[in-house]
Amino acid sequence: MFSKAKRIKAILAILALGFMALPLSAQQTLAEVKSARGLTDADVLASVKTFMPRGGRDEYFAIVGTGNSGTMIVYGIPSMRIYKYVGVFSPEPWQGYGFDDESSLMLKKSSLDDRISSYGDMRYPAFSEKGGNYDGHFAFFSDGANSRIALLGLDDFETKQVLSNPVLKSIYPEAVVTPNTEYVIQSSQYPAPWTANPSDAKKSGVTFWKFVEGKEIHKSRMIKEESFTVELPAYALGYFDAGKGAGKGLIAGVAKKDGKSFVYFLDYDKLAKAGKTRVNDFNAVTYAEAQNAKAVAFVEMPADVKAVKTTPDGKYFIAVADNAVVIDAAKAKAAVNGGTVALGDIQKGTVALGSGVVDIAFDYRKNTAYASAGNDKKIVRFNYEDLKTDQSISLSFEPGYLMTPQGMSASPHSNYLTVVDKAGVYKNFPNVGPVRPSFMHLIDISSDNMTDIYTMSLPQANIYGQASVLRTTIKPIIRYPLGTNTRNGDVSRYKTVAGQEKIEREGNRVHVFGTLIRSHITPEIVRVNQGDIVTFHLTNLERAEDETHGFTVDTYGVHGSFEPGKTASVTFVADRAGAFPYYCTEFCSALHLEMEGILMVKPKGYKGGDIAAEEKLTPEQLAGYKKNYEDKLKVIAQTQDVINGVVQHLKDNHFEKYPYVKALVDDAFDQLGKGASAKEKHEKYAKEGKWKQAFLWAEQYWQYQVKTADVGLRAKKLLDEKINK
Ligand SMILES: [Cu+2]
Repeated sequence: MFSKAKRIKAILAILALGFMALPLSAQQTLAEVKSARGLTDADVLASVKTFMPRGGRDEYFAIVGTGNSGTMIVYGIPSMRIYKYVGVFSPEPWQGYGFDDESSLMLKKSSLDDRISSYGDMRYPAFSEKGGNYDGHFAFFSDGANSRIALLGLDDFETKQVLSNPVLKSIYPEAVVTPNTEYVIQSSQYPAPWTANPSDAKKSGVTFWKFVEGKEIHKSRMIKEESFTVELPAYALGYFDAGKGAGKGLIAGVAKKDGKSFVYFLDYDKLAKAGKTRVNDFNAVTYAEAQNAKAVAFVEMPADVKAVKTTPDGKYFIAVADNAVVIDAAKAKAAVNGGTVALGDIQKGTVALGSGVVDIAFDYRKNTAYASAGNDKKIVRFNYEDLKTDQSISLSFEPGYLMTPQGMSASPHSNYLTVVDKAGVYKNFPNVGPVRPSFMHLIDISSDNMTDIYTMSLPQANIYGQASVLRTTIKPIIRYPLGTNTRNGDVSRYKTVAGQEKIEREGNRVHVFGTLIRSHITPEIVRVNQGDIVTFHLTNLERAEDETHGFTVDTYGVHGSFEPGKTASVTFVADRAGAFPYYCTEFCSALHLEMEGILMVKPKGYKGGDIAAEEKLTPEQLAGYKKNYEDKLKVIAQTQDVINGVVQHLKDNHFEKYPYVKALVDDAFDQLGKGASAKEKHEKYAKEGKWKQAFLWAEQYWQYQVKTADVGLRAKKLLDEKINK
């Protein structure tokens, strides 16, 4: 990668820095920057290819399983910026995943014996498909370590369902879907007995989870009762894929035993009709029955096969070894006979790819694929119809797993190829200690002159497989309908609207129905007895974009994340006496610090009256709040003047004639209307001399005013544009 001349130049630049007096000379022009940093034209060209200008959007979304972390990474191509880590198999505190009641219940129920599995082993994802193409609705992952499968909704990039596989004890960490997402498929990795008796025979198997898409994304689920596992002999199973086109109805995968390598085929239409038995309360097809139904076949391979992948048109399955073995899908489908099939009967031919081949990926160019030859440090482009290699690129590292955007669908769509680099740290990343991130390179494959243009680091991840889709195929929402339980999409029965906040008690069970909105948590004080079981049911009332609030109770290990419109609950036993502040953990506005309250836990056996019924403020503090309140009233009056001016202007210019402007004005008054109860409260507290509460509620009223003024000004601007046009 680095030419000798460039290296020398870089070394000279570093030495020069050592002797130069600071500050460095200005770097305002491209030439100055290039010179100061020792960059070549090729470096600049590569950086321009991945640079994302302001307002620009990545062309593709990529999703990656983090391996042991049990989370999904979402990043963009070509910028290679990481957008999000999404909790899937592991609790993830930022999103409250595995912390709020709704998601912890889902995770708990997904594990054997209801224990929360706190990590996962998730690698190769699948996107949902229609006719073999990505529809952008769902993603699926398997958890190799804890025998689970997960469904994510891509409308909000959240995990919606996690199920435990009742039959398979070790899972190959890959999920695959059939071309219309009729099934989500996972296979075993290491053979194990299916029973609780360790001396029973070991078995392998493949589970077909029946998937039913509802009218709405959040009503779609894998249906356990309609799913089944097919038994296979005790082989170690590896990477597999579902057929398309001529191979539709088949899955093809890698199987190994006693040093021999096989490709296995399963015909799932035949398996669906085959006789079932029950294993661990789950539908199963025995191997004998699968053979009987002519739904399975094994093909012995001449070399060690790493993966089997379906070509985008479905015409072939390609078994990945140092020689790509191209298998005719139509012939394979016809040959599945319940026994063994000779490779010669279904093989089209082979292509020699190099040494240490790990993976292949498909391109939008006809019959074109890429192979990573690890030992050769090369990516090879080849044509699987002509059985010929084409161009190749030499790399500075040993290439591993490959991905092209939409390359696993019927419509590959890109001039980019990503390559996993397990040792990238030695090249251009600093040492961050013995445990290092995973690295991935972006290769520009738009021409015959393929170029390595970017290296990204992926922390908290052990990267193997990934998948990528056109960004515009996914249509994420901005906010939830008010009161949404985001795990099932229903309106939560704990939804609370402004003014309806309350605390309910039944014996030692306390339910707090609260709301979150800039800049207040209501209620501000909650009093319970030591040992009470307390649940905060909180609703984020915000309608603004990206106004998430968090919630924690000091030292109780409680956390939740509340995106606009979401309702979630956090439950804990208030077993420690004392006063515990609760507050918003997300920086949500300049008045974020005002989002606080206090949980008072009365000690067991406490004989006194109601503890700390009122916070004891010193006279100085009280005077401070009084002054704050009076200052705030002045600001409120000024803000009201602005609103009045805007309203007059709007009225004078007949805003009601312009529907879009009118909609904004209605929204503005809606905001102000919501503030009415805050106004009542600050006036009431001021009358009672409770200056702290008076100030906080005045602050809250002003927040509504600011929102009103903001919308009003936008309406005014729009109206002026219309009039002056
Ligand atoms: Cu907040």
